[in-house]
Amino acid sequence: HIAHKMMFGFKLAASFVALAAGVAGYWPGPHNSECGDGVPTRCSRLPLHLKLVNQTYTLPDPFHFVGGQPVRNQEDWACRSAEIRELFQKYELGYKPAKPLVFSSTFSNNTLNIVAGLSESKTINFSVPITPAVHTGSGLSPAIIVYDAPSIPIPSQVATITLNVDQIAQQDSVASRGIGLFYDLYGNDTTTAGALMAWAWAVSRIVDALEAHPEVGINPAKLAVTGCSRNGKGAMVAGAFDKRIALTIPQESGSGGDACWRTSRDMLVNRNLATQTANEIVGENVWFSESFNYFGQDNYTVALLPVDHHELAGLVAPRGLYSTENVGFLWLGDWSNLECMSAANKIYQALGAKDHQGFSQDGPHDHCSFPADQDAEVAAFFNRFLLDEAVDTDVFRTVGNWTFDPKWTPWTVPNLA
Ligand code: MCU
Repeated sequence: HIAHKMMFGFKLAASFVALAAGVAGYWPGPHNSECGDGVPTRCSRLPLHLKLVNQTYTLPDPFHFVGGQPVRNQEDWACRSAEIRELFQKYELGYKPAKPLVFSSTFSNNTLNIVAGLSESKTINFSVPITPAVHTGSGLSPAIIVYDAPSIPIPSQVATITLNVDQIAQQDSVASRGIGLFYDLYGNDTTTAGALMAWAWAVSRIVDALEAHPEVGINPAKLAVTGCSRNGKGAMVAGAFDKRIALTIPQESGSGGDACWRTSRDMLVNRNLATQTANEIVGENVWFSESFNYFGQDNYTVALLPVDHHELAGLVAPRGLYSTENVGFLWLGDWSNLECMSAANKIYQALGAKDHQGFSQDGPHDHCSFPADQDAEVAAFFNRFLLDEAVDTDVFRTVGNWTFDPKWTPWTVPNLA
């Protein structure tokens, strides 16, 4: 607590120094201090009034700060990725609250019960059932946090933790905004978080609880998260906003997940391919923050968004990320997925971790049914990132007849490794 106070004091002092130096308009927060993802104090802050730049046919450059300075090394990337997290929270997803002051958990009958509160009299509780690993060696087993129900093959050495996402934040329609336990706690008028961020908050609380309960038998350093479709969008956000997640597996997440808003917009506007854009999505459901409505008001304003989803995937880097797509549904983003995840891979490349990100576009097949030819791929990611096996995870493929168009990424990829 004292350290926190001191840090706050330091930040305050630092911002006065900045003001005195004539750098007006910089703010000391808010930011997310989640598990090492907090903004290092040496990083400069976002300008209070960021000038949004119109960028329609290129994706925002992950390797330059909003102020124009280049990202040259790991330290710079720590600051730039904190800036990207801030931008996503401010403009698209809403803010993820840190671990609340009142927090406790218990474990019984294969269920983890979590109590989170802002004060002793204002708490919520939710429970997550755990299916233990079938083949446990000695010691703790890895686990995967599954949104609602698994639709990928999970190795028998991996436990399954199920999160009922609707209970945390409902996702029926735009009328769902503010409904669910997360909003009971944080107030549906005061929190900016959309459903994807509310679920990500719940994932972080599950990790907190696992860290506190070794008797559950799960190794909190070997956790994955997955979900399909809308829940796949959520899995990507959870992985991007908690560095404790070792492996992120968004399945057929489409627009709002693997797809970049700009590349999906290009599909619809210029190629007349019916796909889901920001404009459609903000009118369909409450996955994003209300701040994102501005960017989805038509099929043009999204060009002002200072980030795009190659950077959301890039926030997972260099941790494991394996995403699947399905060409059976143009709606998912189709070639937009490939464009966007190829752009994301440049961030993995910069960090010297090219093959920590896998992308596999298969189909056509039923939405959220896992095709057999992806079995070995997903198994490799589990083996490498949860089971510590030295296996090859070099997976980047599409059955579609399209290739990545480098016009989207006119930026130079630095060596940050
Ligand atoms: C691909 O994920 C979503 C899609 O974004 C929505 O527009 C649609 O209504 O639902 C999909 C989904 O979650 O399917 C299960």
